[in-house]
Parts: sequence; structure tokens; C-alpha cells
Amino acid sequence: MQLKLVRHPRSPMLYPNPLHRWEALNVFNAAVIQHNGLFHMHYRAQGVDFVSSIGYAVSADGLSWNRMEHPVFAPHNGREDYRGLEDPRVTALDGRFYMCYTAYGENGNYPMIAVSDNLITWEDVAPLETTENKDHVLFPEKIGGRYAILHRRRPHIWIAFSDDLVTWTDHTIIMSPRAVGASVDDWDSKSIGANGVPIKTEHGWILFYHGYSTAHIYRSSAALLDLNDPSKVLHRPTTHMIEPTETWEIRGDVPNVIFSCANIVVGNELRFYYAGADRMVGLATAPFADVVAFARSGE
Ligand code: BMA
Repeated sequence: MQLKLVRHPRSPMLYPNPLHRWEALNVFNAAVIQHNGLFHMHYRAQGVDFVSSIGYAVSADGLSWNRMEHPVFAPHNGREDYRGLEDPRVTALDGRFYMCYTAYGENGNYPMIAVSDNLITWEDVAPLETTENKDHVLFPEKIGGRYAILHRRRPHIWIAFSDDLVTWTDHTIIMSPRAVGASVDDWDSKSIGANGVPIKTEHGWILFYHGYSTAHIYRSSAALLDLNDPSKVLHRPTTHMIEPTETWEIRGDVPNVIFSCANIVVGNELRFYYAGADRMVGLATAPFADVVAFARSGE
């Protein structure tokens, strides 16, 4: 089965703002959640110095966004993150909000977890680990009594578990890049990483993930993970659901990139928020039932 996400007519919907130094160059890789009848977006913003911080925007419909004047989360750990906070993924869990973000500093990138009760003020919990790693995202509920997280030690998608969000154990590879020739366009042949928060269905967890190819293109697709043991991949279709085709996805800060940190269900629809070419934020959709059928169709 094939499934192609359809670009929303209002897309792209979030642009860099040259009047704000901190978000003048790029706004991208946004997390989006629904809470109290509103859509809340946390996006990665880059100023002309290429340092990233996290901006916040709120919306009644998930299409028209009201942005805050200042970032809600900016580098705060000295040499560990002075080069930026990147790629937020926000999970609502047990009445609190957790942001998985990448700290970029003297030692490269490492995955951090922060917490908030109001979506505006954030406080670090702990790093998942302090070695090179990114694309981490918390599951929206505990599994087998423990917190579960996906992460990416290049080039694989890993899972890990924790009792307290501080000490993570049982690190296991769940998915790897496919060999050249094994997927359509070899779209996931070089490295892969999770997109937004996995979605629970009766058939399993839908994992949205990006693939990077030897042709340096970022595309996305979905797979299905076992409900009780998400380290088991049940189905993994060979085709991608979206690839860069529009000018703003092909040309920007980094060419040929579709990169997503948010996949949510609104009514019967999947909303796949993504960034084009690391420069602006757009939206593509599909009937959610089709996404479920697609994720169940792979081997
Ligand atoms: C990845 C991350 C993302 C970025 C993507 C494409 O490695 O750094 O932040 O969007 O590359 O440049």
C-alpha cells in the first residue's frame, strides 16, 4: 500500500521573523500538542548567529499562530548548550509536559529532557545521556510501569526505559537503516530517527520517523510498534509518505529536507507538522484511518 500526505493550502505557515534577532534566520522542527482546546507549538528558532532557542506559539485552529516575542527556552548550561537548544518534541504525560530537546555545545549534541506545568517556563530534568545522540521522544504513557523513550544513536532508532526520567536502561536498537535496494528511492538507507510522539492505536504504536538517504534527502514514513513491547516492530512499509517537492522544501538553509517533530490526530485527520529545508514550518495531512492501514501494510 502507498500513502502520500497532502500539503495543506495554508502551508507553509510559520516564517522567520527578521524583526527578532533570535528567529531572524530559520524557524523549524516544531513540536505541536493540543491542550485545553488550543494548539501549542514549540519551535526551533535560529538567529543570524545560528544559535538555536525554542520559541512558543499558540493557536485556536492549529493554522493561524500567535507567537511570543521572546524565546521560552534558550541556552542556559554554559558550554554544554551555548550553540543552541534544538528540535523540541513535547509529550503530555501524567498531567505534566516534557520537552525532549537537543543540547548543542562544546561536546557536540546530546539529548536533554525538560519539564513544564504551563508550557512556557521550562526546567531541565536530566540528560538521557551525555554522548552524541538526538531525535529522542518520550512515549505519552508509561509502558510496563516505566517511562519509555525513543532515541537515535546514529544511524539507528533505539528504545530505553526509566523509573525516574534520570537513569535510563535497557537501551535496545529497534530499527535500522535499510540496505540500498530494500526501500523505495533508498529513502532510509543512511540513517533514521523518530519524528513526533508515537500515537497509540488498538493495533499498536504508530511511529513516524525520518530517513536520510545517500542522496542527502530527508523524507518521512511510519511503522507500527507492538503496544505492550514497543521494542518490537510489527510492520514497516518500504515507501515514504512525504518527500521534498516544493521550492521551500528543496531550497532553504539545508536543501532537500522534510523534518518533523509533530504528528497529531485532530478529529479523523493526521496532522503532520514539518519543516522545509530547515527554514520554515508547514503542514501536511491524511485521513488517520489511511495512516493506520498504511502502517499495518508493511512486512
Ligand atoms: C538533523 C537535525 C535536524 C535538521 C536535519 C536536517 O541532523 O540536525 O535539526 O533539521 O538534520 O538538516
